[in-house]
Amino acid sequence: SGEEPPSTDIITLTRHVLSQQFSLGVTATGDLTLLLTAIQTTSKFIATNVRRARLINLVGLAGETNVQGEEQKKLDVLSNDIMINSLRASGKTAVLVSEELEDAVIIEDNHKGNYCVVFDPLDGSSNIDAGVNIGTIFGIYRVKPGSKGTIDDVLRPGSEMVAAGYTMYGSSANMVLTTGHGVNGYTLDPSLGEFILTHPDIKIPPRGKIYSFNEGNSMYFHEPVNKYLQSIKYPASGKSPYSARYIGSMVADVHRTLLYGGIFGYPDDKKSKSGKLRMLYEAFPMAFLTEQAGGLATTGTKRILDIQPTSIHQRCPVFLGSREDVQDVQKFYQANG
Ligand code: AHM
Ligand code: MG
Repeated sequence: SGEEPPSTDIITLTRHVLSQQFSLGVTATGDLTLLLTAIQTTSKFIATNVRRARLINLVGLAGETNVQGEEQKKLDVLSNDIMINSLRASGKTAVLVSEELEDAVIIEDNHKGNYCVVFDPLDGSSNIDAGVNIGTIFGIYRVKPGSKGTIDDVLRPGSEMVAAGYTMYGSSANMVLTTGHGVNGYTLDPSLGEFILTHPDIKIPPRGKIYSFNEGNSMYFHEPVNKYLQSIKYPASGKSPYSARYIGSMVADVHRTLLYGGIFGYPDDKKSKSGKLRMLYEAFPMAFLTEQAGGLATTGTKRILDIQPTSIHQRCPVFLGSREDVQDVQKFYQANG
């Protein structure tokens, strides 16, 4: 007896996306695959730097100088820069929107492609110093027919996205992706430098046992939210109350919700009139993934993916997760209306 030889038939992310396109019979140009390759590269770069952050002084504030007297970039600045640079260099993008940049980036003609990418390069960055999971979130639109790439190509409902996903930087780097045909999860094999299919066809359980809200904001929450929370903490006799899990890092909280079920919520409240999360590059991609995994994503009263955004950094309330859990929240909003 000895060690099993390694598999010679590994399913990488690129192979998997290509095979999905073959099986759908789409005559793909390969453009989306190349764009996703660029995104994979940025995720590998960010994963490596998140891991090294403590050692090479990337934590803390931008503008600090290291021992060599060089300016150090904060991890989120670094993550933004790598994404802008590689998305532009891919030649497949026309418009980029980043949480880190006030204005959209319109790609110049000699690099222009057909896709628009909206992203939060490093979400949950308040968690970096504590070593908690953080992530990159992205959504992809195709430019409108005839458009050369303007802000109108990204001011569109999330239902028009052609792909969305996130990479979570934790004990391993995990990319979770949808191209509109279900959701798949891939784990970075650092020795190969490839994302390998590890979580095929992720489906959210129809009902979960976990709720994930920043309940410290309860005094600001509107009545339907507080009533809902009350209902899962003090259920009808015989039923068990839900467990609370809140990391405060959307990628990590949504990742757990996709895998285990339950509900994640960041509602609007008396203080934050539209909630906190950004519609384009936080709510839309996560709503798209959730629906593709069989769950629901709502503001409480409206399907998130149906909202027409009016500005690139606009915020929106979010409740997403297991279908029945999200329906329960909706009932409290209906009862209130
Ligand atoms: P950020 O983009 O400034 O990192 O904020 C977004 C993060 C999300 O990851 C997370 O869901 C949320 O903020 C947590 O907010 P709070 O600390 O108010 O609970
Ligand atoms: Mg963010």
